[in-house]
Amino acid sequence: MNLTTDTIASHNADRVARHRQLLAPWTDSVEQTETIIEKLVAFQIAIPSWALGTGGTRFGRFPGGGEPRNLEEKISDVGLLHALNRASGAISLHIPWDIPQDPKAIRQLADSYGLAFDAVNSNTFQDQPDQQESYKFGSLQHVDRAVRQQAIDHNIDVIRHGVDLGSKSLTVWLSDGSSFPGQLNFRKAFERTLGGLQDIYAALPDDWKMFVEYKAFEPNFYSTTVGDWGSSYLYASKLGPKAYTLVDLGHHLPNANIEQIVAILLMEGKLGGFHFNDSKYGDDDLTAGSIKPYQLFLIFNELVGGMDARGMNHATDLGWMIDASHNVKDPLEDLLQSVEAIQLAYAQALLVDRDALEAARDANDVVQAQELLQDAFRTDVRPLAAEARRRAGGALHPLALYRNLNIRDQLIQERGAKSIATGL
Ligand code: PSV
Ligand code: MN
Ligand code: MN
Repeated sequence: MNLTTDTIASHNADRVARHRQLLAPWTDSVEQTETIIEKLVAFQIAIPSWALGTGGTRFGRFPGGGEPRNLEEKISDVGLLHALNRASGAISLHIPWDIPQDPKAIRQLADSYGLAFDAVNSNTFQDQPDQQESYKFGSLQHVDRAVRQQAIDHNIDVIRHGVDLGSKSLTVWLSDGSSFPGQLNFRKAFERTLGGLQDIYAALPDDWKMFVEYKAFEPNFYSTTVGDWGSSYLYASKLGPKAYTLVDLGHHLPNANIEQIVAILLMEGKLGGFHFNDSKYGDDDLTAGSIKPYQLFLIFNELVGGMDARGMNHATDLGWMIDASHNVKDPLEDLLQSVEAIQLAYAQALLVDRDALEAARDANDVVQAQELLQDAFRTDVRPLAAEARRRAGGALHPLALYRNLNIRDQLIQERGAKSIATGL
C-alpha cells in the first residue's frame, strides 16, 4: 500500500492553519525551537518486524486482519509508517522469523521506502522445526557443548544476514536461566554464556556493535543468566569495545530507577541502545509512554544530558527501537502512537535548562530542580513534533490520516481478514 505525497499534502493543507496557530507561541524562542525541530527531523526510531501483527498473549491471539504475510509486506507496512511520520526510517529483523531469501531484492525494496536495516536479532529461545538440539534448558548457558555451538552458529548466521542487508548491529537476547532453585550453577552458567558470546563477538565485522539485552524474568522465573544491567554490563565489558548493554524498558523489576541505570551506563560508554515500550507489571510491551510518560521523559532527560556530556550524536550514536506487542489495538496505530510518545519525551528533554538545573543542584535547591524538570515535562511540544513531520514530508497528524484513509480496511482487502504475521 503506497501513500502518495499528494495525499499527505492535501491532509496537511486542511490542517495547516490550525497548526500555525499552535506553533505561534514557539516563535518567541526561535533559536531553541529551530534546534529542537531539526533534532526531531533527524531522530529515527526503528520498527521491529515482529510488531506489525498482533502478538496476543499466551491466553490467546485476536488478529485484526490485514497482517503482513511475509517480509515484503512487513517492509511495506514500515514504509507506510515512515511515509506518515518520517520518523520510522528503519526496520529491525528477527531471525528466523524473517529470513531475507533474496537479500538484494529486500534491500532494494526497503530502499524504495527510504528504510535502513537496524539491528538484527537472533532467536535461541524457541526450537525451530529443523533444528538438531533443543533450547529447553538454555542456549549459550547449556551444559551440552553441542547446544551451545548450535546457538553460536545461529548468531553468526544472523550476522551474515545482517551484513547482506547493510545492518550494523546484532542484538542478543537470551531467555537462558532457571525456573527452580538448585537447577543451575549460576557461576558456570555465566562462564559458559560468556564463552559463547565471545565466539559470536569474534565473528562481528569491525564496524558492528553487539547489544547484550537483559531481562529480569520470563520465560524463566527463578533466575535469568543475563538478568539485569549489572550482568549485561559485565558481559559487555568482558567482551570488548564493540559490545554494549541494551535497555528494554519492560525488562526491570517493578519500580527500578531506569533513568539512573541509563545515566551510569552512558557515563561508562556502555549504553548501546533501547527497546521502547511501556508496562505496569512486567514485560507488558505496551505502547511507549502509555503508562509512565514521566518516566519516559526522565529517561530522555538523562539521555540528552549524558549524550551531550560525551559529545554524542543523538540520532546516530545509540540504537533506538520499539519492542512492542499488540493485543487489542491495530499494530500500525499503536506504533504511530509509540513513535510520537518517544519524540515528545525527547523534545521535552531538549527543553530542560541544563545550566539552571546544575545550579539548582549545586545549591541543594530541590524544589527548583524539580520545577525545572516538571516545567519541561508539562510543556505541550506536540506542535514541534508536527512541524518536524511537516518539514520532513510527513503528515501533520499521522493517526488521523491513517484513519481517514481507512488503511486497515485496505490492508484487509489486499491481504485477507485472517492473515497472520510471524513473530511472538
Ligand atoms: C524479550 O522479551 C524481548 O524483549 C527481546 O528483545 C526479544 O527479541 C523480543 O522481546 C521478542 O519479542
Ligand atoms: Mn526487547
Ligand atoms: Mn521483552
